[in-house]
Amino acid sequence: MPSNLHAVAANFNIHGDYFSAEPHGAGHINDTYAVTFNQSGRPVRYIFQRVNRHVFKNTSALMRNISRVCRHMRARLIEDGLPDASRRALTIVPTTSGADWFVDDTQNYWRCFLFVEGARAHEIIESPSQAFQVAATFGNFTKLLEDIPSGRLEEVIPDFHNTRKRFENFQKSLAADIHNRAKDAKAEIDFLHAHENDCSVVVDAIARGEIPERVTHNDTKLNNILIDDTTKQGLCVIDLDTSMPGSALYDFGDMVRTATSPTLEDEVNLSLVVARPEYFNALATGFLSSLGTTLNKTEKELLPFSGKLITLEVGMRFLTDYLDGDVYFKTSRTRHNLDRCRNQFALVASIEKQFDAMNSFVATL
Ligand code: ADP
Ligand code: GN1
Ligand code: MG
Repeated sequence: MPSNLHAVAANFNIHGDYFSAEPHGAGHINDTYAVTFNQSGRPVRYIFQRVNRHVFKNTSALMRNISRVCRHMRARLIEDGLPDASRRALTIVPTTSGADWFVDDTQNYWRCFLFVEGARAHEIIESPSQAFQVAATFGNFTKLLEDIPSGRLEEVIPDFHNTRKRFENFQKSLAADIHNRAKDAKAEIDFLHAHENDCSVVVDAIARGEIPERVTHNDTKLNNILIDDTTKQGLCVIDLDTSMPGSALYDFGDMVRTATSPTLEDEVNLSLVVARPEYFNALATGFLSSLGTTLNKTEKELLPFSGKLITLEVGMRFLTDYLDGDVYFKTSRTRHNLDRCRNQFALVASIEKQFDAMNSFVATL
């Protein structure tokens, strides 16, 4: 727990007395804490986050995007007559001087959100109906943000899903091999080389104008959405750091990556890692329930491919980080990134086995 959390919290416009704090969630990037305040006898929780400076260099742009997304989501939800807007869209708690974030004396950036109660982020998907909810809710995120005012969102991390560039970065890390780790990952390196051509498919289709730019989330892993504990419905899209211009395929692909396998992404028993068809079908049905009339023919046709692509891309990023010495993703054991990479490539292989069936199913929708 950071020793200055209590002092940091004093800079936010929160009533009552600081009571307690604990680490919260299982994200790979930021440091997240649930902080409880005593508000005249009632405990009220807030989410505090220390933003990862290494990953996010332009925090102002990031927070400007998040603020615009939160405000627009809230306005649209209220317009649509939905109750509980503060549980369905993140709410930024401003600092005492009215800013969206606070810089501490070690130059760390902090922000605070209302804690969404009565809902949870899940690490492993529980049922096809939950998969439907996840995909419908992430799809609705793009739908609601179609008319966000004040122009394009800022590109917080350029080329975030440019799989071709990710491949080139992998090649550079492999050539440098600064920790002499490539020898541990021969099979994974070969697997990636055999899939090199896949890396250009979506990038090229975007360049040809076949896939339109949309406001997308770009990190739609299962634990970046809160599911209502009572209604079991998809409630609130969180982790808005990478909300920016992108392709709907990135969002669908990351859901296939994180919501079709019965395992965590670092499961080492690879025989358990499979993309289950009933979960894929539920994701596709859910996504198209929100975006069916929005997506064009190419986007729809590439939905199954996007699952394979984003799983390959994230596996490649884990491998690259392993070669680089674990500098990007949080790790909790040696070879953690290599284990994650192996898991993701096993999932790619499982998707490939079922690719025809996935394409046939999407064609029926
Ligand atoms: P990271 O970028 O590190 O993944 P997230 O923004 O996803 O950070 O937050 C980490 C975890 O904290 C989430 O998976 C979720 O469990 C929890 N969380 C984040 N924001 C909220 C919120 N406003 N209310 C409740 N839980 C939250
Ligand atoms: C990171 O922040 P988190 O844990 O939701 C990463 C994603 C990866 C994911 C892999 C900003 O997501 O791109 O797909 O880990 N986020 C960033 O689990 O790089
Ligand atoms: Mg997250």
